[in-house]
Order: sequence, then structure tokens, then C-alpha cells
Amino acid sequence: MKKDITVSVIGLGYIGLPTSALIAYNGIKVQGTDVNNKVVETINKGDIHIEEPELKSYVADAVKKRNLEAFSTVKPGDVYLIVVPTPFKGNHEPDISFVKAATQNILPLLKKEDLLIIESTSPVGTTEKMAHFIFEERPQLKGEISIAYCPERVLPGNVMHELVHNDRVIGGVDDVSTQKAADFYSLFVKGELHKTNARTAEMCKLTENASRDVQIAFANELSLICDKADINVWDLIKLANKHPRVNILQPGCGVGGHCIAVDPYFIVSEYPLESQIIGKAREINNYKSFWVAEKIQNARLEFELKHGRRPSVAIMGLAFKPNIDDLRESPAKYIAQKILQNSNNEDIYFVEPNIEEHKVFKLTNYKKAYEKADIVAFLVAHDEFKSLDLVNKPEDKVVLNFCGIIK
Ligand code: SAJ
Repeated sequence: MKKDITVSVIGLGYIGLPTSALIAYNGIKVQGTDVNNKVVETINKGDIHIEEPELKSYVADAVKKRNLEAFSTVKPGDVYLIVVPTPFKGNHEPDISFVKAATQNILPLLKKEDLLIIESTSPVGTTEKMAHFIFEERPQLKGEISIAYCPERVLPGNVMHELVHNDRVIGGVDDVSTQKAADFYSLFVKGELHKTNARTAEMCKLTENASRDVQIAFANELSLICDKADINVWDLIKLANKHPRVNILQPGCGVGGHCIAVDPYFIVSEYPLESQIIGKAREINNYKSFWVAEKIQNARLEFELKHGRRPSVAIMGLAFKPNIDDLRESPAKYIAQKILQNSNNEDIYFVEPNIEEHKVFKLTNYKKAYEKADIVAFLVAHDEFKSLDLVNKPEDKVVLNFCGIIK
């Protein structure tokens, strides 16, 4: 495939914008679309609306070179990339209405030889459904355009590197589509391109995140068992991982973010009878957050019984994982909310070193919170917390380690 094509990207969020910037960086013209006018304006100024290392310089450079421009309506292209969210509705049913709307907007623009790729995490069969919809509306395009699915797999915080170097799984609705999509990604991806069909590629994305969820659930289940059995779960896992074929992940205060805590439901809702472990893992990881909140509550009661006064509490970390500023779907935030609800004017110090302020939680510096609080609950293993002297703490201070901060 030649580079003198125009790529039309629908959705300029956490994945769409970095992908657009990377394609543009490779000298390919990109016209991006977003429903949010503020996002469009920000990007056209060469600026960004999300936190991601290196992204800003890529966007600024691409906009300056006029390789990247943002719009509010979909522009015609030779390749269309759909990178919109797929949230869930009701009882954890995937909601593909954004993918459908994007396909609908592209529909009148499609011409012979075009390539349409869906990157949004989607339930199995979505790409075929969109192909069916397109060919029903415009039957003359059958056999004339290519349609494929290629999931993103990048880790927030390392997106610009992983977009280039991660392997990609590419599945078309037919072999020609698969090959054409692979040719397209070879223009800017250095990782290996693995070709398959659309359904397998869709399931592959869901499998990757469900697999991690199940593995974390195993670690979280161990942490509950160890709590009862009076065993240090961190030591246990470290020792078990000395076995050459064992690799247990870390327990925490639950699983958050917008991928791992969401994608497994896309499998469970379609295949409820078969997805026993996947469904149970979701339950265990959700329960872990509830359990942590209960543990903190119990520690407060115990303290009050022992000392005859209500203790002050420090909630250490609100983000969904260490060293990021992202609070969406965060188990730590859920726990903080529960603690706040059950408070009677006593001091609660909320700590999140990666953000300046929060509209619900009044933030306190981590050193001050640690010093002042009677009970210190570590929810997220941020690097800053590792500098605290947890060994020589005052005798009365209760430290609750939910994230392995003290190994
Ligand atoms: N977590 C644990 N214990 C662990 C590892 C993680 O409790 O040992 C928790 C984290 O604290 C966090 C949650 O799991 O709350 C998810 O964090 P993560 O770092 O595992 O993953 P995400 O959500 O940031 O990114 C994942 C990645 N998927 C996999 O690793 C299989 C990423 O590659 C995907 O692109 C991304 O989901 C996505 O967009 O789907």
C-alpha cells in the first residue's frame, strides 16, 4: 500500500488520537473526527485533551506539518478507522451503538477500493454485522471494499511505544480484506502482523483482557484465603513464583480501568453458560473492593473500641492503578466513596499524588496524611508511597496494606 492515501479516523480519544498522530507522523494524511467540539479545537491547535507521555509532541508536529486535522463530521478517506468506545448498558450487555453510528456516517462516503477497519473492542460478530449493514444499504459495494477488525492492545502510559512495537492481530471479513488491512498497518507498525478472520480477532481482544482478569482474580482470591489463614500473601506469591511454571499476578483492591473490568462481560453476556470462570473472576474482583472497604470499616471500629475515640483515616491512592492520574472505573475511588459515606465528621485524608485536585475528595499530601492518620490504608502502590518509612511507624498507627506496598 502506498502512503499517498487519506485515513479518516472516527473517534479521537485515548486510542484514536495516538493512532492518528502516529499515522500522520509516518507522512500519511489523517482527517480525524470527534463528536466533542472542544476536542476538535484542542487538536487543531496542536494540543491534546488526554494525559499520555510523548503524545503532545507527536500531535503538535503532525498538525504543524498539516498531516493531521480534526473535524466534527466524518471526512472522506481511502481508509476508515473506527476507534469509538463500546460501553455496556443494562445488565453488562455490550453497547455497540457508537460503532453502528460511525459505520452509518461512513456509509455514504464509501467508494470502490476503500478499506474500513474497526479497532473498538467489540463483541464477537460485530464486524460481520457492520459488513452486512453496509452491503444491505449499498449492495453495489459487495466485493469492491475491504472490511476488517484489528484490536488495539496498548497500555495507557506507554501508548506511543506500544502502538509501534506491539504485535497486531488482524481479521478481515474475507482474505482480501485481511491482507489489505495488514498492508495498511505495515505502514506504521513494527511489531508482527498476525492474520486471521474477523471473529477470531474480536475474540482475541476479549480473551486477552479476560485472561488477565481471571489471573488477577486468582491472586485476589488467594489474598482473601491468606487473610483468614494468617499468611502474608505477598511472600506466598513471591515464593510460589519461584517455580519455573508458576507466574501469579498481584492482588490489589479490585480491578479497574475501562478495559479489563469491562471486556470480560462482552464474553459472559453472549455465552453465559460457557463462561463460568470468566464470570466468576469478575465477581471475585468486584467483591475484593467491597471486602477492602469492609476491612477499613472494621479497623475503624476496632480502633474506637481500643482507644475510646474515632480514628482519623488516610486513604492512600485513588487512581485505578499505580503511577497514573486516571480515576475512571477505579476500585480505590469506589472504596474512598464508601469510607466517606460512613463518616461522622472525623478526619479522613484522601491522597492521590498524581492529581492536583478532585471535586469530591479534598486531597492531602501523602506525607502529611501518613503522619496524621491513625489508620493508613494503602490502596494503590504509587511510587511516592514507597519512600515513606513504614517500618519505624508509631506503635498505635494501623497500616493496612492492600496493594503490596510493604512486601
Ligand atoms: N491489577 C492487579 N494486579 C495485577 C495487575 C493489575 O490488581 O497484578 C489491576 C490494576 O491495578 C488495574 C487493573 O488490574 O486496576 C487493570 O490494569 P492493567 O495494568 O492490568 O491493564 P490496563 O487496563 O491498563 O490495560 C489493559 C491491557 N491488557 C492486558 O494487559 C491484557 C492493555 O494491553 C490493553 O490494551 C488495555 O487493557 C485495553 O485497552 O484493553
